[in-house]
Amino acid sequence: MEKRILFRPIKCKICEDKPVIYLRASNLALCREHFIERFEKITFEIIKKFKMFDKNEKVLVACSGGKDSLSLAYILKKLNFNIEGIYINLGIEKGDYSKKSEEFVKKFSEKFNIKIHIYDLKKEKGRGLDDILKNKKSYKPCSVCGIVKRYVMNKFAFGKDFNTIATGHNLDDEVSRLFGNIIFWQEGYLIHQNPLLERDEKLLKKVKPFAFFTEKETALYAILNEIDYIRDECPYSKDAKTLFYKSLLNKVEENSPGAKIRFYKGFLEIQKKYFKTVHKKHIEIIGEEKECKICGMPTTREICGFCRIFENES
Ligand code: Q46
Ligand code: ZN
Ligand code: ZN
Repeated sequence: MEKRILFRPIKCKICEDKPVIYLRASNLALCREHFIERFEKITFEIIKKFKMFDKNEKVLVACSGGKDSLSLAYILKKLNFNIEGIYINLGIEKGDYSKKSEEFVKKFSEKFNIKIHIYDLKKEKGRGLDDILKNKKSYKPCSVCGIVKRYVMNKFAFGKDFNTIATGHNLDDEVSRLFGNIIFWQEGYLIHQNPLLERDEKLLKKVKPFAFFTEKETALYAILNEIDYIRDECPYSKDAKTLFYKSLLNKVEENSPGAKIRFYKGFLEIQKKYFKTVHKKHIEIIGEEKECKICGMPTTREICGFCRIFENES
């Protein structure tokens, strides 16, 4: 096989200083100052372009203790948006994962003076993720975790003065999810995969301002701004298909720089074309929304996913 020789620029394209990153997809080497400047400028432009939120709106940032979410809270505060965070302690005990991530969040909150609410699943509902999974072997950890996180965030923000929930999903998260949804043709999920999901009555608006940055960029932004984040992987992540898809897509990217961003942007264009009436289409595929008989939140079944988990009904 022919060996590729990669020539990395040794100077920042803008000021000729020493670069901290080489963005192969755009053939761009940048120094610390210009990387941060570009990162913040793009974040602001994405927020504006997708009409995610403005400075009059209160935004709840989902903070997990990882590089993406903490960088997002940091940057939104720096850009003068009105934000507060929420951390959900899921009760993952292996490797003290939840405890450690909570500590990172608390330290971050103090260091940068950002208010972060703590929701402890075990304290609030009597069972954490570990307990739920122990009792029900058929549950997939990340699916249950996703239901819990989405529900808790929405319920927390709903009824308060928040209008929007922001998450730190990056390009690698988005393309791996997209890839998974495409190979299994999950039409219902494809309709919903967008950096902006408008408010739908009791479901708050959801936005992903980092959806066009790679994992490498968000990590570097965190490091350059001295944001300490949890480096440990969630103990359940090794079972997640997402990691496998991420490594596959990284191989594609290696061979064809820019493939990931083209894949994602191309999808968003196609989505616009084919799924113009997203809500109508959603009802056709997923079913009409009702109110959960237990908690009153939206669901397509009698009882919502969250209440089913805690009522132990399958
Ligand atoms: S926390 Fe939850 Fe992730 Fe752990 S169980 Fe899966 S989804 S991997 S972001
Ligand atoms: Zn520079
Ligand atoms: Zn419910």
